[in-house]
Order: sequence, then structure tokens, then C-alpha cells
Amino acid sequence: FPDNPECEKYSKYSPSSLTLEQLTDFGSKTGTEKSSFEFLRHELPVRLANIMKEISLLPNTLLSMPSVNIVNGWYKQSFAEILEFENSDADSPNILSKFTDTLIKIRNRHTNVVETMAQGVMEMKEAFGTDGKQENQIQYFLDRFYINRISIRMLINQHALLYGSQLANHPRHIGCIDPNCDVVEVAKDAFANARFLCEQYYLSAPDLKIECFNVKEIGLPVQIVYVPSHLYHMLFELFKNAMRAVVESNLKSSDLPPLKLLICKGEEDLTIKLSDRGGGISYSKIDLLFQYMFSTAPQPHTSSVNDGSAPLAGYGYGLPLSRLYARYFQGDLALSSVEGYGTDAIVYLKVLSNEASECLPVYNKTAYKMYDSDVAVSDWSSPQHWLQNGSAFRPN
Ligand code: W6P
Repeated sequence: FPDNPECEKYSKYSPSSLTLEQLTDFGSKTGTEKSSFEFLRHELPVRLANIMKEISLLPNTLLSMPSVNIVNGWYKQSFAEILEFENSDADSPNILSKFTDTLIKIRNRHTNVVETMAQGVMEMKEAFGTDGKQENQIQYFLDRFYINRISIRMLINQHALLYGSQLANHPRHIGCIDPNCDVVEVAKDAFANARFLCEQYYLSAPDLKIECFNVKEIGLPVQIVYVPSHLYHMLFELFKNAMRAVVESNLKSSDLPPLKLLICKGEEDLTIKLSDRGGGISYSKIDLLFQYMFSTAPQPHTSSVNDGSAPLAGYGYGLPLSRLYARYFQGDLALSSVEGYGTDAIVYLKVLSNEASECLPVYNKTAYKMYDSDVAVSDWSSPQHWLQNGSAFRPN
């Protein structure tokens, strides 16, 4: 299919990255259903074609797995469905509403992409095993594949919420963007839901202490232009991991050291630091927490409290995906741990909405080379070197 001439054509365009400022301006002032249609009928095929080219470069051991074929088929079909609108009349209300319906159908078709790709990775591991080189290629691919997916769903959601019949979920929202996203409010919500799961599973959970600094607007609530659901996703994941660490490292004591959340809005960065006293993890294992190939391994850790049932935080794709949500608008997510004591998880977000531009994978020669045999091989001495898997130098 990447040989399909239409895919070939669209893969030669680079995706157009939008900022949160552009997205909110478009949704509240400059945009119309027609102009959104005209943008998306080009931009969505570009983003789809760019990532489909990379799918086609995956090692055959992965590409031939049934689950990967299913995902591939969804992308082909969705690409073809959007292309139907390539030359249609943008002044026909009928066409515009058919386009919106098509986007919603595509969004639903792709609901289970993450799980299905994860299944494909496991199928490959079972059938062939992997070496370090392939693991690096797959890590590189999945980071780009999932951030591409986040970006496409963002654009579809904006169009569907602004021009579809779907109800806006909140009056002040512009599509799925809250121009005054209250970080403490989202954090409290994520904490409450993580605590609920923690108490169900362990019968106890640590408290939370929040400290908040708004450096340039002292005393005012910390707000930014952001997608609350993305922020919730990241914080919920971090809370679950922190709670699990605290409960499991304090099994014999009845009072748990509280989690501490520091929220600080400076000039450029909105920083959110979650500190736990959950015993920490060794430096050599930090990178593993972000690796899909590690996460897909059989459960690395079984709860010593409640064996068998689903763990609170299972080192699934939660952390790597949360980091992609942070990076998507030029932020990041980092872990720094003191082994024997506890862990800090830090989320960085952009304060300024005009600096929060989408981070998008571009299919070009550099990307091509990452799938090409030799580049993914380590050029450092082998056992457990900190640059062995390239993650510290990944160019995204
Ligand atoms: C840990 C491991 C971890 C991951 C993410 C967030 C917090 C924590 N604490 O011990």
C-alpha cells in the first residue's frame, strides 16, 4: 500500500504543526467548518501517509504479525475514506456533514490501535524473539506512531466537537482545549480516581499534599491553555505508579508517607513534580520504564499483597504514552529516583500557547535510516551502557 500512488504523493508533504494558540484562535475566531474541512482533507492524509511509510519499513518479523496487519488495514481504509473528499465541493453542506461523519467513523475504527499494536509486538516476541537492534527500532517507531495517532485524534476531535452534533463537554472549552485549564483541579481529580483504585486494591492509599506557586501572578490559580484530558492521563498514571510504590514499600507500617505535588508556573515552564517516598528505583532501571519492549514482557512485578488480579500500575504502556502526551505540545516527562528512598516524576508543559506546537514525526531520510540495519546498532561497549539503547539521544 505505501506503493499506492496517493500514499506516495501525500507522504512527500511534511505535516503542518499547529500551536495551541492557533487551535484556540481557529476554534473561537478564524475558523469555519469549510476551512477546517479544507485543511483536514489535506492534512489528515499527509499525517496518515507519513506514518504508513514508516509502518512499511518495520522489520518483517513484526510486519507479518496478524495484529499488525489488522492495524495496517485500518490505516489503509481510513486513508482511502478521507481521499474520497479530495475533489469534492467544499460549499456543499451535505459534503461537509458527510466528512464529519467519516471522521467520527475513523476515530471509532482506531479506538483499539494501542492494544492491538501491543499485541503484535508480543506476537513477534513469542514467534521470533528480538535483539537489541530491533528493540531500538521498535521503540523509535512506536514513539512516532503513537504521537502521530495522538495528533490525528486531536485534529479529528477538534473538528467533531466544533462542527459536529456532539455536545461540547464544557462551555468554556474550545473543542477539547480548555483555555483556562486549572492544573490543581485536574490533579485533584486524577488523584481522587487513583486513590479509589489504590484503596480497592491495597485497602489503603497515601494522602496528597499540594504546593502551588504562580510566580508571575502571585496568589492566582495556576492555569494554562491545555487539553485537560491529556493532563489528566499523565497525572493519573503518575499517581498510580507513586501510590503503588508507597504502599508496596510500606507494607508493615500503618501510616503511609504522603505524596507531594509541587505545581509551579514560571515564565516559560509550567512544572509539575510528584514526589513519593516509595523506596525509589535504581538508576539503571529508569529507562526500562519507558520501553515498550520491556512493558510488553510478562508482568515484571507481581503484587506481594494481592497476587493474580490486575495490578494498580502494571508498567504497561502508561508511562511511555504519558511522556508522549507531554512531548506532543513541546513538554516532557522525566523520572529521577533516589534508590532506597523515593522517586520524583516531573511533567514539563509550556506556559505560552504560542510555544506549545505539535511535535510531529516527519518521514524523511533520517527516519528512513533509523529502520535501516546498521544505524540502530550501539556504538558503545555492550553491558548496560547508558547509551546502549539510544533513548538518551533520541532526536524527538
Ligand atoms: C516509583 C516508580 C514510579 C514511576 C512513575 C511515577 C512514580 C514512581 N515511583 O517508585
